[in-house]
Amino acid sequence: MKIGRIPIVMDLQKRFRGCLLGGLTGDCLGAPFEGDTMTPGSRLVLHNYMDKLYGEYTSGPVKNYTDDTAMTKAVANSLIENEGFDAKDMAKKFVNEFYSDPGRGYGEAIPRVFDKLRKQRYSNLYDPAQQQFGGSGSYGNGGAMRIAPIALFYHKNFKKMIEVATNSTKLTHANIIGVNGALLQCIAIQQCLLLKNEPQERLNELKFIQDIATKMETLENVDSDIHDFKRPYQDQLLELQNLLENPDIAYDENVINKLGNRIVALYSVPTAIYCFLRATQPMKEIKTDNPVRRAIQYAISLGGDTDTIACMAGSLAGAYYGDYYFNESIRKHCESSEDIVKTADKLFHIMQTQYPAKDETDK
Ligand code: F2R
Ligand code: MG
Ligand code: MG
Repeated sequence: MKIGRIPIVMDLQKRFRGCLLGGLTGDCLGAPFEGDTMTPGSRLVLHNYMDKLYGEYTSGPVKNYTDDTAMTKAVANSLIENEGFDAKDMAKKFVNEFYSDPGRGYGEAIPRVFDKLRKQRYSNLYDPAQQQFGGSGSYGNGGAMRIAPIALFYHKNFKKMIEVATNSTKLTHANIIGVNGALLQCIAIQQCLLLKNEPQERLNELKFIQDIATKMETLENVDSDIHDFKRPYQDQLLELQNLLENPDIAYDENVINKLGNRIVALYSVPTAIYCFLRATQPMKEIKTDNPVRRAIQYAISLGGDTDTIACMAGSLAGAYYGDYYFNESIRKHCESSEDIVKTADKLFHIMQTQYPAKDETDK
């Protein structure tokens, strides 16, 4: 990949673009592998596929985005149009997006929520999600996969960010495990945005995990009737920390066995965070000097819910490194990348009017 000199200090607008571009790229590149079990052979195929897509643009083939990006766009557009969170409008945007373009590979159960919301004319916004799975609500990763615009828009106000992330997730995912998965991804993106890093400097990965674990501790204090453990995400973050401390044994099976690669939030959000953190350093298994590509390729190489884990890992990497590592070729190979940059810019400008630069961040 040909790149110029990396900027010394990453500006916030570039991080907004990077975050949404990272999500889109992970989704588009990961989608063809969703549900696959990866082998050494298929990882080689993946590597060549990535080389091609990041290489010279040859008029296609363009990779299409899925529900992860469709719903992220709906969240972003609702925040932009309303200059903040409006639950009814966001619910309508989810429903309208689904019915105008239903073939984007949505979760199996979520169309029932859209159907009920539409039929009851948005009169009880939170009931349909609560009724999912016999009343326990969904703990799928659909809340986490679309949370990025909320982390971007509200990153300067932690309390508000958590409140909006919770209320927007509950429109479709009422189970506490689904909600807390979205909160974890949201907090991790916020933390990437707030790091005043110089991209050449090594990120302190262990501190990153400890900081988000501390924040999760205050949020994850509710017992769950689905899982027989009380603090599932904090437990997963401990596993994640162990893996980071042992990078030589922590490539594929160990990561899949300990963190997971599934469609549910508990076994995919921590994995995405791990992929991002691990990929900040070179990896002998993935030969590229582009750390955003490395995060996305690593996430896909684990198999399972590849589009979603790569989408979340890509959002984190983009929020940390900005838009610098997305060359023209990869942008052209992913559907709607110009659009997503425009969306990121709108979100940035409206965020600035509400949270001027001189405001202190309420962590
Ligand atoms: N749906 C998919 N992939 C399937 C294959 C798609 C195929 N490639 C195609 O093109 O058609 N991917 C997308 O779904 C995931 C996000 O799902 P979301 O929005 O969370 O949906 P849902 O239906 O609420 O939950 C997903 C599954 O999780 C399990 N589950 C959730 N809560 C449960 C509960 N309380 N009890 C038992 N199971 C629960 C169920 O299996 C749900 O179907 C992303 O991967 C996105 O890319
Ligand atoms: Mg998807
Ligand atoms: Mg998926």
